Amino acid sequence: MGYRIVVAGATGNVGREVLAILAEREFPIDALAAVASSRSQGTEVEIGDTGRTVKCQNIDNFDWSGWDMAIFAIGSDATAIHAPKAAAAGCIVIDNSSLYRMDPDVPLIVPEVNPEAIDGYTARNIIANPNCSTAQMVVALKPLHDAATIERVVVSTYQSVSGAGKAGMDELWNQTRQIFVGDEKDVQKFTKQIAFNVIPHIDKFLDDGSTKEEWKMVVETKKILDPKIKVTATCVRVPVFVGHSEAINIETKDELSAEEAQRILREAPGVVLHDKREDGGYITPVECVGDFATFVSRVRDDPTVDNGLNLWCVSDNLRKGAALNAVQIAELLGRRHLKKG
Ligand code: 2RA
Repeated sequence: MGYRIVVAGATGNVGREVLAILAEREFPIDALAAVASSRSQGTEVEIGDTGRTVKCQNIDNFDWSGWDMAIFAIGSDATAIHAPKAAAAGCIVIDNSSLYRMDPDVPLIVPEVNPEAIDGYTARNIIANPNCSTAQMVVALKPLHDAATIERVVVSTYQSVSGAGKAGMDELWNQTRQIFVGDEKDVQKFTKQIAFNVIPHIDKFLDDGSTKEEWKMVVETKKILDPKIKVTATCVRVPVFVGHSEAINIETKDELSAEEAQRILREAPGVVLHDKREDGGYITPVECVGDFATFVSRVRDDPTVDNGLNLWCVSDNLRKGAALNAVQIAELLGRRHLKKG
């Protein structure tokens, strides 16, 4: 016996990944509905590479009653309209948008890190999925925090254009072509040219000079991992299609050598340690695409502070950063609260 599950935003980058991952992980499904805006009504969406498709229904008049759970991959504005309706009808919402992440009545879950927090979903029937850059970082940091208590994190991100949706990917593709053929460059989705460039700006600016993407990394890490951890972030968009990278510096309360950190990370759930101190002995974004893991490389001591470590962390932002984490939440919900069969 399986679940009755809805994928909202099924035609987008993340929605399509959700459908593929549900199939790849053989999530037990009795009924599957794909919903999207009225523009996509009737569109056949492929379910990964199974050869099967599902026809999109209009989210505006979808009847949420009788569905166990819905994975939402639509923007915050549409989520604000539809998630409360689904939740009120008894369909548990797993939401990818940032709308509910910091709501104290909504658990923000990374299954490898804080699975027990999911029990709080009953307050609103909504569970939040973190921002992509936070998700992969906390997977890598959790086992090190358990071992030596992380006190401070300094992170710089190298985020792919797929984090900005299909329009971001199209802009990188088009600008690259325009530069090669000498056409005028089209700059629309990003604030500056992204092809052959990097942009130190993701999401809107806040009053203190940081960006909302940077703020998300700070507050979400505290909510998921530990409110006492100090985090400072610089988030940068890079001309990579898929796969976010992060250079992370941590300071721990207790001593933790690079060798010990490597040993811990080798065993950690969701982490693949690939750390050979030689040419090519590390993972880059193109190698992580389509994978479930958070890859960690370049683990080394930082001798400029007491108990400092540096590491490099790479993951498929459409998977662990969004669709995979959402499906893992659905699996966790099934195991802890909605047992079938
Ligand atoms: C980005 N963090 O990469 C966003 C996507 N959630 O733009």
